[in-house]
Amino acid sequence: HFGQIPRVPGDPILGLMDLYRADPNPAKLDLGVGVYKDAQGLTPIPRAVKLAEQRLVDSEQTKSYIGGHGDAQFGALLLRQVLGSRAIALGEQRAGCTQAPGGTGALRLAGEFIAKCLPGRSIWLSDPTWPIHETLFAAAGLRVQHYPYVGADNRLDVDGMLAALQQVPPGDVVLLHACCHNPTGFDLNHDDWLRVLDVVRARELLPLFDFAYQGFGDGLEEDAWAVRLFAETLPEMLITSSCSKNFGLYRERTGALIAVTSEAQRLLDVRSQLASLARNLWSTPPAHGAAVVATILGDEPLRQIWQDEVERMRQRIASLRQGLVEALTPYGLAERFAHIAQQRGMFSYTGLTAEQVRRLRAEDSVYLVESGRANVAGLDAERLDALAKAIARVVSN
Ligand code: PLP
Ligand code: TYF
Repeated sequence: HFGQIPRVPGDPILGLMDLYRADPNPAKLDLGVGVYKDAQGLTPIPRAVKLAEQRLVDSEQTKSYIGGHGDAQFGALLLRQVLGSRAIALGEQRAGCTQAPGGTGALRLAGEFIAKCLPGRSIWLSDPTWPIHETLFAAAGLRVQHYPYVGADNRLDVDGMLAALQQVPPGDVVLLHACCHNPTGFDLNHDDWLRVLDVVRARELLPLFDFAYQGFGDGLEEDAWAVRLFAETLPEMLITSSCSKNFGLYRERTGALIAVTSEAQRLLDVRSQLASLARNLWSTPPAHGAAVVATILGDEPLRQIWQDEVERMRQRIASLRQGLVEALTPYGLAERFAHIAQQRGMFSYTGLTAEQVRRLRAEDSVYLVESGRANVAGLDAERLDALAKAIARVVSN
């Protein structure tokens, strides 16, 4: 049976976590895997989540299965969180939410849906993108293609992106990072988004927004700007939403696939397919994380506590970005690394080479992904000078 099975390498990003754990250096710094960390270097459970969980322990009546689309209250509240409470598509019953195990589950469901219901369509990913996008859509049977996004000069290439999208065959699917691009941290501005919208509309492409970091860029509402613009302009689109980061629910596997259709009747057809596809993947989704999110979003005081917590996480990241550039200034590197303060979300493509990343790890116990991606949330505000010194050393020789 199992004698001929080749071994495959593990996930390089998650592998960094093991390397970091095994490093005895007390001054080690983990800028690898994309989880939020506070000033103590911990990934805490938000207070709003704890309070919601306490309520659920007392009020939950059953652990029987939830339906194929998941927790209906979660779905209704998440739709408002993502599309806005005044969204036209919601008023016209043209938007639906199917709960999935995390943003990853939602992406896989989207991939299966495209493969089955829109056969022959390629999916176009930014170059670079989150590595799991590459393997996940291929595993779902889709042809994966790329549009330029950030070039070798470590700058956003909007013109290259638009020129490539102009050549995409009508009907194909374009994956767009709604905000806080992973891995680069480079986001489109409002003008850029309007230009992308024009091409997507003119070429009749189907947008699939990956929305994994709502609240980590410019704010919960601000980060939804592009998603809402597209939803108000285009008849049809897909969105995957993850509650892993902004609710701190990583291991509870909480997310959803949102479908917007041109008519209410079509939504019912699409949702019948999504429930059928989900049945073959995970049957029904895990309930706990969605119940927590529904409890928080459905209760004004809890929602306020949560919004404040997301805002504090966002501000910590923004101030670390600023702080690192300031720490690099005495080394004459402020200009070279100015992009760190302009990027958004947890990640920064620093521009450090794989060789420089390896040196930082070997000589300073600083862990980045070899692409040069740093998780800014992993920085320690008290030790930015030491890090700047190490960076200055590896870039100078
Ligand atoms: N999409 C992107 C861009 C991500 O960075 C992540 C991160 O983990 C995900 C999706 C999936 O998140 P989840 O943990 O909810 O599956
Ligand atoms: O990019 C990251 O670091 C996060 C976390 O297989 C992650 O998105 C990384 C790899 C992976 C799953 C999640």
